[in-house]
Amino acid sequence: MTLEIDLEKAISENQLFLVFQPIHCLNSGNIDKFEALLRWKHPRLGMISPNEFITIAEDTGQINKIGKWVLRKACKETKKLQQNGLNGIGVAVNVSSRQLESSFITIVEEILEKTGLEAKYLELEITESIMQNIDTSVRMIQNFHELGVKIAIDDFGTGYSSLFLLRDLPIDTIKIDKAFIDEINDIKSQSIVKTIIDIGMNLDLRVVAEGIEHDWQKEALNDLQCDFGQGYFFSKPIPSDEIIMNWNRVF
Ligand code: G
Ligand code: G
Ligand code: MN
Ligand code: NA
Repeated sequence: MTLEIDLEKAISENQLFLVFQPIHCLNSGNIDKFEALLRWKHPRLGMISPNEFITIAEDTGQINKIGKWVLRKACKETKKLQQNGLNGIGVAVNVSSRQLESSFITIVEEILEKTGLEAKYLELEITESIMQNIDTSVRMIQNFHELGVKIAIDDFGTGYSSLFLLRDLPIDTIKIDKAFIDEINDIKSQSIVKTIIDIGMNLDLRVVAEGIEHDWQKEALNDLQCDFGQGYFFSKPIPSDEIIMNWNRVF
């Protein structure tokens, strides 16, 4: 597979970069944190979606090296954002299941120390499917909490046994999948979203709505008292340089 071979060089040849999408507090409008999203500019093929190459990297094991690079870069750039006026801003980083197999916690600890980002500003986004082994997941999350790092369930609602996960895992954040937000005007989707938000409130979890593209979606979520949201309505994912430029221009 040629992409696999090309991916091998992607880090050393500076073809990978991160973009950041703001996660807003829906009530105040303030940015709470950014989600870091990986991009690959292939020298011949142009931009390749992580949907495509993350899967390859997971199969080949390259994800460990790439994931480490993503984490280091995300923490470093977030620290820089904080130093450029975005005080108290946090970052959410997507993590693949394979990364969790090895000594991931040690890697996270090391990177936080080296980049100087305080642990409380880091959240790791993990999908439901990863957490099927409850005992292992509980222990892992406890370890991250001891470090001060937060854990979010990504794409919530698309996996199975979602409610078991909520009952058994000490997570911090639920991210409601875009599929539900797309259809928030539909009566069924709306009651599902409302229920997730209510559960989040009762369990003292933060709830983030993903993929908000329109004003009416934001309004609907506000009415349901959803805490946080992200999506093209607020901003596409953009390079951190651009965030700093915009920030200094607006304020
Ligand atoms: O940003 P975009 O829509 O292209 O992302 C597509 C998918 O790739 C999403 O599921 C997203 O979670 C995933 N993704 C983006 N960046 C990373 C990353 O750094 N690590 C992992 N594991 N997944 C990522
Ligand atoms: O799986 P995960 O939730 O990490 O993936 C987030 C993906 O959603 C990223 O690929 C990001 O680029 C994309 N995204 C973020 N906001 C929007 C949006 O408003 N609309 C669409 N279509 N995609 C979005
Ligand atoms: Mn995510
Ligand atoms: Na998601």
